[in-house]
Amino acid sequence: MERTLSIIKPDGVERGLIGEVIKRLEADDLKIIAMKMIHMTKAQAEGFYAVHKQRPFFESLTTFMSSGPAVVMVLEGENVIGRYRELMGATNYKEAAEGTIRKEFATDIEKNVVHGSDAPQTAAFEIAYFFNSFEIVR
Ligand code: IDP
Ligand code: MG
Repeated sequence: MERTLSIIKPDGVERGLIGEVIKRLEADDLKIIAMKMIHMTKAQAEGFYAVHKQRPFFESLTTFMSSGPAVVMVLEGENVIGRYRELMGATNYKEAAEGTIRKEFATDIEKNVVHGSDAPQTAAFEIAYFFNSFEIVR
């Protein structure tokens, strides 16, 4: 069993896509074991994306991620990290496969609606960044 962190980013919440994303998770049998709405401060977004600190898009990305409410979830299942990344599609929506969340809904390489962890180690860091053990229900 694997766990991953999912975020419906501020653009997804603003555009009314919470239900659309959750519908797709459930349709693909990705089990939600924690969920809440948050509004990250700039500092919290910077800590979350610390791995991208040197990237040219870091400033813009962390401003965007702290610009409004987001929904954070923990998903659990076999190979859930890869399965959820498949549902999301490529980072750049222009390169994302047909039928993926980003292909259908992203408007920009940055405003791409959803986040998903990319490996077990990053998933562990990202889940612990937003959830304590009492908030994870299983
Ligand atoms: P991922 O979200 O698919 O794992 P990462 O490379 O980890 O992609 O990048 C984190 C986030 O940073 C992306 O989801 C996107 O919002 C933003 N981002 C990535 N590359 C660029 C870029 O070239 N320009 C602007 N924003 C970017
Ligand atoms: Mg990433």
